[in-house]
Amino acid sequence: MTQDITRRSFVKGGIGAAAATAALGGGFVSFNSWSAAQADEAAREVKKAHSLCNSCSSKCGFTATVVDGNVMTMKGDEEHPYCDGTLCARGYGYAAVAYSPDRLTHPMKRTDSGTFEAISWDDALSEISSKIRDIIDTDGPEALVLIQDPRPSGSYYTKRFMNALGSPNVYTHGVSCNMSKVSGMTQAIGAGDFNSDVENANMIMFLGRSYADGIRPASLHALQAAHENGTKVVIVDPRHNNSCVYADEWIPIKPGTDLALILAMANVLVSEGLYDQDYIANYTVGFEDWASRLPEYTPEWAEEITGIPAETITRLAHEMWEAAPASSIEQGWRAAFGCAHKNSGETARALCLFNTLLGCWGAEGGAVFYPSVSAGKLSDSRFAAPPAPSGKILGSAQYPLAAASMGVATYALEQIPEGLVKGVIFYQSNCVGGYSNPKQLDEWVRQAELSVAIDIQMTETCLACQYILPDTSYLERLEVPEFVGGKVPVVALRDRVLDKIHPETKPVDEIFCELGRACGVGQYFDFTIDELADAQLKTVGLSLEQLKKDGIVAFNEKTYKPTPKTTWKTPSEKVQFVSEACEKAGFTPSPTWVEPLVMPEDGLFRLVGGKQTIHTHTQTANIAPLMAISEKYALERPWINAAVAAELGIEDGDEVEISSDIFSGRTKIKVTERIEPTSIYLPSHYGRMVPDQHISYGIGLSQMDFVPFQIEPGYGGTMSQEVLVKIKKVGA
Ligand SMILES: Nc1nc2c(c(=O)[nH]1)N[C@H]1C(S)=C(S)[C@@H](COP(=O)(O)OP(=O)(O)OC[C@H]3O[C@@H](n4cnc5c(=O)[nH]c(N)nc54)[C@H](O)[C@@H]3O)O[C@H]1N2
Ligand SMILES: Nc1nc2c(c(=O)[nH]1)N[C@H]1C(S)=C(S)[C@@H](COP(=O)(O)OP(=O)(O)OC[C@H]3O[C@@H](n4cnc5c(=O)[nH]c(N)nc54)[C@H](O)[C@@H]3O)O[C@H]1N2
Ligand code: SF4
Ligand SMILES: [Mo]
Repeated sequence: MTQDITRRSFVKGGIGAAAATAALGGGFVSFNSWSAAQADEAAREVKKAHSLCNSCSSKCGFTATVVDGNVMTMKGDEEHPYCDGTLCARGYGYAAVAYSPDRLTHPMKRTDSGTFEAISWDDALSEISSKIRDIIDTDGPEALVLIQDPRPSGSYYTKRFMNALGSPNVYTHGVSCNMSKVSGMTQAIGAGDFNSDVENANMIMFLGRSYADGIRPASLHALQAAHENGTKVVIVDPRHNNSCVYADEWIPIKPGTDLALILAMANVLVSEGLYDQDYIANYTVGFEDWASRLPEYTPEWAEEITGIPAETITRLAHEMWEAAPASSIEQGWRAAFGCAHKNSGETARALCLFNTLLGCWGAEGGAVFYPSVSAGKLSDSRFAAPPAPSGKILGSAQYPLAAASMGVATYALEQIPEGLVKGVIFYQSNCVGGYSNPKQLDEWVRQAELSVAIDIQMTETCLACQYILPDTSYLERLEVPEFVGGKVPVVALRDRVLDKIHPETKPVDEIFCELGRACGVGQYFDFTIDELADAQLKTVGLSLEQLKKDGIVAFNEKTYKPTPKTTWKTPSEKVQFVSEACEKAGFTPSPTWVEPLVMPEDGLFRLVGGKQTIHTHTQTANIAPLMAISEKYALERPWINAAVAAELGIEDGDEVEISSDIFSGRTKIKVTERIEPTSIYLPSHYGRMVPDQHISYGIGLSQMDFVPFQIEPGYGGTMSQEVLVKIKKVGA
């Protein structure tokens, strides 16, 4: 299929662009309004309010200054463990979303002709709830599915709503993010996350994860500090990513082969007896099994697969050992093994076991676990949780290693044509646009008896649904307090910064409370968000009033102190070199080589994704100040290796056609030495094809269009990089 770029608005007159522009008379605060406000000091109404950025999962805390109802400045919280005093560029730029002329402003319903018409909240709630009740009556609550991007209120209310109806089927975006990483690590160490103590390390190795591109400000600050402290930083990535500014070495690798690198480095250390023997004897199980499987994974074997010279692999293994215990392989997040390849889960498992050889768990400069605090049990019976649904989340039998807290959302959607799933609700999720092949997901969602998207702008997911409910933007609502783990754990608040901009939008808490009442489970929603937030804060000795004033409160008494980690939440309470669950799911008891699904050869390339500092997933391409930067620097262009381009007669800036078996699209290309020869890199944030997104429409290509619908065996990830593409110059 070739991209169809005929533009057709799906929103019938009045709603969206025109209405929003009229209501705001402009947009994000302009220099003119700012200087007018300065000039007329006495007339200004100035307030400060605390919030959490909503541009990515980090949800950094900040304080906003609001002048005459416009956000004037935003200052990142010093105490927030992820932001360390500054927001990133997209965090600032994303605030413009509140004022976007493309905001959804009314509930909408798809008509028979495929366009959307405004309907009243009463009609929307009564039609949606009656369909929900019909589905429950005929097929049971398990036929209902909800997919969400975990945010403070979103996580609380979506789970409460679905559980009140009796359905366990609440999914996150994990399948297209870090599901395989979290699930693989859980098999080895009983936890889905750890933190490399980057600043204090002697040596740190990154497999793909790029702090300077997939930004979280505090992580980037730590990398900068490490660089200045003399930490040896090694970046293994098919691309010379932007973190390489702080690195001692860039090791280009063929994507999908990190597991081979880890196995070979482990083999070097184990065969030479270079590992923490005491730690392994006391706090691990199954080491002998792994040790007996490693000898075949020689550095020479790994060189063939990864493209990294054997002597480099041997040297890196030795250097990691010499730097131990103040060394580790960083945990990664998405592109390399979060959900990308057929071996992603096993790569994450092997990574934890390699770190175990180093004896670095809990060591200063090693791999550590920071403390966290959470709200206690609420005594007021109004907040009592609905009974836990009896069944397990749909997909857990088919993908037994997948973290149940995330769930295999794509498997659930695959069940729509099978009749197992009848109704689907999306909250703050562009699942159709970003989780897997969009054409396939769109087709399935359209077959559901009920489909609802709760969003703030028109998206690929909204277009596939029957009903669209407009949320307020994050700047216009109070949410459930957010507890964040870190060296010093904190609780932070997303408070109301702006008054509601569009009268017919509703905040997430109200939407789910009203849906709950309409569905006959109103007894679980008999409180306001202010009451809930206050009750949660009281359990840790705080109050909503205090948090509104302070914005963020640190639990200093819980400050992290380096402590060797000797107990683990695994079945054996030790680090597990062998896992019974993995064996049952068809893997070897300890991790061994798993071939990626596809490997590039004969003029074919693996298509890899990767974040850009100024964009988030699919949600920022329509933000004017952010897309202006992309356009200025032509950031939407894919990358190809310079030597390969020369062979193919492709020059920088040429128009090229990139094709996989299922999709073909055209764009201009960037020719560079910053990528290894078997990969084409496609920046992750472009190729939006929603006509009512007036800024992002039709710019660049979307990675997911090229990738067939597929699921990683056992672990449930989308295998988002298991796709080969051809490339040719247009007209050649
Ligand atoms: N700017 C920005 N920052 C973000 C986000 C965002 O959307 N934009 N989203 C946040 C979220 S939700 C996530 S999950 C994280 C993601 O954070 P990361 O995992 O750091 O993000 P990616 O950019 O997906 O991947 C990082 C690098 O992996 C490389 N890579 C691709 N395939 C492979 C491989 O097989 N092996 C190796 N070794 N490297 C490979 C890519 O070239 C890329 O440079 O970012 C978070 N921060
Ligand atoms: N093409 C592409 N696909 C990707 C990625 C990518 O970078 N590019 N990244 C992958 C990764 S790492 C992840 S974590 C997932 C993320 O997948 P998602 O969690 O679906 O994230 P987004 O694609 O950013 O879509 C978020 C949606 O939330 C909406 N939204 C924003 N603010 C609000 C709000 O206040 N209320 C409501 N109700 N909605 C709101 C946005 O308009 C958007 O439609 O995507 C994965 N898939
Ligand atoms: S990392 Fe940037 S975009 Fe993400 S929450 Fe923090 S400031 Fe916002
Ligand atoms: Mo993610």
